[in-house]
Amino acid sequence: MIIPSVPAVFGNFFLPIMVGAEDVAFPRLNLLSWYCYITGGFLALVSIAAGGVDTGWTFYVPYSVKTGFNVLYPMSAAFILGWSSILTGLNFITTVHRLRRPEMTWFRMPLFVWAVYATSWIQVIATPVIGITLVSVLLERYLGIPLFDPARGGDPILYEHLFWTYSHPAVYIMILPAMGVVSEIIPTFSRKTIFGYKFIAFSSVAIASIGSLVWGHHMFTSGMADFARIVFSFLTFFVAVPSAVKVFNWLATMYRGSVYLGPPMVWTLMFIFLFSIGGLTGLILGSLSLNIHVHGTSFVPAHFHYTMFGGAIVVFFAGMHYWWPKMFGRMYHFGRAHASAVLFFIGFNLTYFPLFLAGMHGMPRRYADYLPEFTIYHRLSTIGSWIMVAGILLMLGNLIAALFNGRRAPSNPWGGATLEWQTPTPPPTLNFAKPPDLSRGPYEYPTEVQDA
Ligand SMILES: [Cu+2]
Repeated sequence: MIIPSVPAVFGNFFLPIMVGAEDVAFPRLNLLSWYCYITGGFLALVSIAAGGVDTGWTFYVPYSVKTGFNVLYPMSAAFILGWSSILTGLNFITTVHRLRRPEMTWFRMPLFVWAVYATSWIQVIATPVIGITLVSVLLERYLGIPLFDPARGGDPILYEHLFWTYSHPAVYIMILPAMGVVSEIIPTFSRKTIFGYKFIAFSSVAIASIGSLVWGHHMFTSGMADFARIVFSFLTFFVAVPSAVKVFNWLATMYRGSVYLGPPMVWTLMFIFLFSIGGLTGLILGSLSLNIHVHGTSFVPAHFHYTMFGGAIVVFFAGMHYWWPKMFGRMYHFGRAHASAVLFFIGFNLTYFPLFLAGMHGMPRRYADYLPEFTIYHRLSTIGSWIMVAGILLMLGNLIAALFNGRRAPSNPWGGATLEWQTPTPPPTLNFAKPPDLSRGPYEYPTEVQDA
């Protein structure tokens, strides 16, 4: 859900426009990634129809080798989806290197482009690891090759290492492009140049590199040398530094800016709040001793949802409100957009915050049943989920209604300074009607705000 939404959708639509290109470097390869995505997604749905799987999304061995459920469909689905990710990453890297307008030097690139560029490297380097890992499980399961079975010389912990070597960086594939979107929305809605451009650009690269070295924090209770656990714990703390650099730079951008609370900005501020809770509880999980206390409890899914849902998906919503007028040429209703954001915010916190508390008190994750003292947390969470879904439905309804009866959107409704605001709305097939003007930087204000 997340990898295709922020990096793939916004990346495909806006990365070429933002560097002044007519399309990505390899349009046919791009189509192939799309077919891989549809095929993999379809196969994942087929696996549900074929009885589902009982391994969870991690496919841990030895259970995934032994279970009577059909793991072939979901594992092949993930394998094919991985190709989609790798090929798109390759395409974006080449586009950034080869198709930028000559005037657009590295440090004149919009920060969204920096973020997607850093993400693309993770996609190309880390995704093959999960591909090989999934194939290894299938080899053991169907051909009896003992890679993970300790009785025959294999090692199940090896599986966990391989799995998390991809699956931790995967969360940065999800959050980095989202942070890039935030770095676009905040200066536009503060009418002020971004604070610390180079720090934000390099922090994307730093997150991508350091984030590839922290996977062991998923395995603090799996059986690992103490020294290794301390190193993984330290590195996990360390990756918080570039993330915090971004947050402080965003706040500094807003400081003394002329902040306009249009719907994209409201969703973005919500992101900063929710993602900060996600990030700070990540530090609790990164510290070795506390992790052992809350490992495998609902504290972990609570943290994860604050970062991924409150982080990446909330930014997807922010980005939809930011770029919807550009993509479809229609303006949505602001009052309903704000109402949906408020509903979502209340519902979100009511859904996930109680899970932190339940987890601290020992509620295990992945359990359908629980002791009576945990009832209150689950009940609050359930009610919260209804409110949250109501907010999402209102938001989607509002955006879709805009396609039919929204006012016509001008080409630059927010006064953005990046190149997508120079193209007609919606952009023509090869992105630009006339060559874009690159004489001003991506965050040079003031710009002209056009009324609908
Ligand atoms: Cu992780």
